[in-house]
Amino acid sequence: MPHFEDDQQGDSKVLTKTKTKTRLARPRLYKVLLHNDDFTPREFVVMVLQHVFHMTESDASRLMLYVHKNGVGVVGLYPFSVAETKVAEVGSLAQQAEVPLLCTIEPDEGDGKGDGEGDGSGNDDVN
Ligand code: TYC
Repeated sequence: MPHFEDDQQGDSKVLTKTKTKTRLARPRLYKVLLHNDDFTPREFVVMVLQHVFHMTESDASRLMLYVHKNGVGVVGLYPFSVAETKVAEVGSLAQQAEVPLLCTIEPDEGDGKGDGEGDGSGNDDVN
């Protein structure tokens, strides 16, 4: 906010301006991972991906096959509270259907450390 200061030498005034830059920290993102198992039916995995992650049937089928072949895959990147909710929804559907489908959360280390926090060592969680 601009404000006037008396220069103490008469009537002249000095205008000083304070610049305030607001930098918002980017929210940290978390990977939601889907894990393979030998028991959950493929169609059930596809249904869960469509229902919980709003994927199309073809994207869901592709990801399900990727996880089936590779053991684990990233479903998406979300702020923590969203990731946590999605993992809980998958867990709840799996429990109801009595299948061992597993979905977990992991911090996204590839976010360029651009959140303005930490020292860039990548060890900010280690105390
Ligand atoms: N491997 C399972 C099967 O052959 C299918 C499956 C795919 C299960 C992905 C879990 O995250 C998963 N029925």
